[in-house]
Amino acid sequence: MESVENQLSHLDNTMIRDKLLSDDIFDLVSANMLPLKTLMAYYQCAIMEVETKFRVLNEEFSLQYDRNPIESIKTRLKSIEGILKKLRRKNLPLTLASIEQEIRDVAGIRVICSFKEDIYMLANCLLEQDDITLIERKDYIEHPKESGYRSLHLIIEVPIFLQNEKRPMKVEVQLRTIAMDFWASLEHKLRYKKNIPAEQLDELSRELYSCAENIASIDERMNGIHIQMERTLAEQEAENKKKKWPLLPGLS
Ligand code: 0O2
Repeated sequence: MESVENQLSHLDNTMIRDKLLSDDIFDLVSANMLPLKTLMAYYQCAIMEVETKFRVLNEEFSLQYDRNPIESIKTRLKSIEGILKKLRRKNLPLTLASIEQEIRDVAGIRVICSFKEDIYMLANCLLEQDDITLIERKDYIEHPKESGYRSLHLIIEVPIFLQNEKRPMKVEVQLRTIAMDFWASLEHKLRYKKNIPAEQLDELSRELYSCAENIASIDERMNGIHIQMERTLAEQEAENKKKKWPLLPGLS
């Protein structure tokens, strides 16, 4: 004869299955799935808007100054699992409204530049656009994190234009140099590796911090060389123009 425990467990399973697979639950899931998928699609559109803005700026610079300030652009839409975990960690209600109001990095765009000055130049160009609203600016280049992390973070709002609606969407923009990006990728890997013993973790974190300092100093020197080169080239160009088109007597 089947034990009482087995019978109870069987009963439990049947009850759970009946409840989970009931029409009511199906209705509840599908009723919430569509609005969530729609919201995620809106975030994807916002990413496209901001990415295009950066690509346009890059193109303009390429035409005007014969150089590309942007090395590469990476975009990512936070996974639904990641969003739910963040809501739970922050003790926020599991609602679409709380995702929109409280989670500001559902849409993420990372802009990688060669030189530090380009980071600030691109950020300013973006923020001057009249459809962009700055929500928050965190300068982890001027004020690096304890880990050594450096990047310029902007939380912005950008409108997306739908069939019958103009909808402002939040996007997190991270701007950093190639070297800062290289560092952040390795440090991110270290943070998410669970099996590294605490002692080794401390040692590697210290080593990474020291690399971050070296990287910052190299970035600074490279930026200096770049500025000097640009200045000399601009002066030479001005000289050449003067030689080709001498000013008429009386004009200065
Ligand atoms: P992922 O996988 O990149 O998305 P928040 O937690 O976002 O509400 P917080 O902590 O103030 O608020 O955000 P912050 O500090 O502006 O930075 C958030 C993101 O910046 C992180 O996202 C990382 O991408 C990056 N970041 C911040 N600090 C560090 C760091 O010390 N090391 C590295 N490698 N990256 C960092 P997520 O959600 O942590 O990860």
